[in-house]
Amino acid sequence: MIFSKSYCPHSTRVGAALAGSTARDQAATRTPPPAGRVRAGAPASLPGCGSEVKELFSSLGVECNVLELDQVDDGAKVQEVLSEITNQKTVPNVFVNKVHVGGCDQTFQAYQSGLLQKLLQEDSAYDYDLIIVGGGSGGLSCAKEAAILGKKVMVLDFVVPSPQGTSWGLGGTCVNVGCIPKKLMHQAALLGQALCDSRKFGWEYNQQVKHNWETMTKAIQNHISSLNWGYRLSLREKAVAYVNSYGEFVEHHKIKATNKKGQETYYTAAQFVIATGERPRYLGIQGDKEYCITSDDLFSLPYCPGKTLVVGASYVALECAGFLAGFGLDVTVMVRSILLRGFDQEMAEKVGSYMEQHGVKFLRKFIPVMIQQLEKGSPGKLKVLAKSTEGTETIEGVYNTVLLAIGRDSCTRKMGLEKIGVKINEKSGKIPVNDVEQTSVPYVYAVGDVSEGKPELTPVAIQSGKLLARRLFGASLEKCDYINVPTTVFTPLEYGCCGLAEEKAIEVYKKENLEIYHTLFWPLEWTVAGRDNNTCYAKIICNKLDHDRVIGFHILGPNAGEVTQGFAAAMKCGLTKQLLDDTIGIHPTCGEVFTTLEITKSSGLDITQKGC
Ligand code: FAD
Ligand code: NA7
Repeated sequence: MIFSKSYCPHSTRVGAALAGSTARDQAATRTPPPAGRVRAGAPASLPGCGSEVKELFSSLGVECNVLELDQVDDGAKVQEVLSEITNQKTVPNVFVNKVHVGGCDQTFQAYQSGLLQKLLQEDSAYDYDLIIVGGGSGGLSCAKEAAILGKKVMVLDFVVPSPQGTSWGLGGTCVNVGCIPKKLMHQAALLGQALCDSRKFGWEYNQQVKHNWETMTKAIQNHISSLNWGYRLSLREKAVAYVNSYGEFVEHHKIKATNKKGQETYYTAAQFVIATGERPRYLGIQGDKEYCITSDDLFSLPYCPGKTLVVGASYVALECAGFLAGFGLDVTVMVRSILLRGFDQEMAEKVGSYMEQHGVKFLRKFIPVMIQQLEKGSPGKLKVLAKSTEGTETIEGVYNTVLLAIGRDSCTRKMGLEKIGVKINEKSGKIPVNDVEQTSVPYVYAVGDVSEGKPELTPVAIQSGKLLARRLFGASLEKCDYINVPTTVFTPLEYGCCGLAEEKAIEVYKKENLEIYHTLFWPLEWTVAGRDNNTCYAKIICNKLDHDRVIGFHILGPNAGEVTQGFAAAMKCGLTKQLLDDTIGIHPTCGEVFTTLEITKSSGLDITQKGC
């Protein structure tokens, strides 16, 4: 309920006030006006703090009861009573669900702190306090946290089958078709390498060593099924309603859930979180959707893919190419421009050159233009016609499988966002959010891969979902920190990094203000095994203007993810070169190399290693 005046300049201290309430006030629990004598009036249209407040509520999708005190006979009396009970003489004077919020400033402060949203939602006019669309990393973490905080929560999760017909269970991309199967397949490939190394360490065995795709895939899929089940169980334990249906907004605060049989059910909620993630992109050329697979299909492919062409050169492409080659398959990567766009390019080239030395072929500066089926089968045979990005040259190749890893599209275009006014970036499909993950519609939030400008990583989605729930329903004001998010590319030689790529650091801080320390190194485990010396590489980028603060951390070597995680924590604590020098290493490990970095890149000194 808003007590206001149709003319309400900021400075007014007139005795009259006006009143309003939420849509829920109108629908069910109509707030009794304090004086018992006021009545709802038309919303004011003149500028002033009263209209700002009304606009705020309207943007929140909340209808208000507004009483314009200068338009009612007993306005002065109402103002008097209001002043007595609220100790506020000015208008607007806002009540939400019988709770006095205050004037314009207090209302906006309450909105900024989230209190207003909490008050608005303390009403049973909706089926749920929170509906989350998307049961992946971000959605599930938000749902569980909100339920722990005592809220009534629903998760809608639905997997639209891939063009090849692949679909999966609860948990989203990471669990089913992302991090988990990818890392397990990477591990399977590393074990093949370990088998080769083991002979050097004295292991003798006679059996022919070969890899069985079906055995591996079955074991990985079994593990994933157990995770799917675990997620369902944990939602049930926390009393989160899980509905295996596709969510589409139909009007403010209302969503349509369509299950795989086409049955439609409608649910309402005070607040919504969009966590619908992304799905692989297709080329849009003849034969791509009919014959190509993507990472959505690869991890549960019922047969070995055989000779494979991987299209794309970002981390999903290189990781898949890496483990497929590790199983002994003939693998080619078709690169449109550069490797690992967005990552440090020196490191990216080293990742690629290691892969090349270990059997992966690279076709640079080509893009496919047509895919033709030559033979059906499991796998069949496909002819790929490609053209140069630099000239008119065309090439042809025959492969058993073509794996597209050319990027992912946000799942935001078919969920009725336009019906409730949630803005998306029309080009990328991503949802712009503010620093509290709020979309252009204040009661709708977005976390995870759909949110614009955020690292597309599972731990990021989890953290932002969890903190969002705590801000909405707990007493927390903590925001998700998207700076210095570490990550690792699980290529045959792993690449871990945190902070800025060298190019980005130069762009931001200028070359003369940076000191870069680096070295090649030879992991002890590789020495006896006779594996490549002077291949693993460590690099830190320091800001000379800020105590040689480490602003970029890069490692190419075994277990790079494990190494990077600890240094990422150190960077959060403000790691400097001096602190690294003061740290005593753990010998013999790969990580210790960062405690003994001496050679600067600018010195141009030799960084090759002669031993360990
Ligand atoms: P998702 O996990 O994608 O979940 C979204 C869910 O919403 C899905 O289940 C989807 O089907 C569902 N959905 C979509 N639309 C609707 C709708 N309208 N109604 C109902 N449900 C809907 N990250 C890492 O941190 N480390 C890695 O090693 C890593 N490896 C990866 C490897 C691959 C091959 C891929 C593809 C990704 C990888 N990622 C990795 C990225 C990681 O998987 C994502 O960042 C993460 O899953 C994003 O979580 P999310 O909650 O935003 O979305
Ligand atoms: P990215 O990071 O978007 O990279 C896409 C890659 O595919 C990149 O190398 C592109 O080359 C290449 N690409 C894009 N379009 C084409 C076409 N039409 N033809 C050939 N090559 C193309 O995608 P990923 O799938 O690796 O990862 C996306 C997210 O998934 C990631 O952030 C994680 O969250 C998981 P370019 O450099 O643009 O020339």
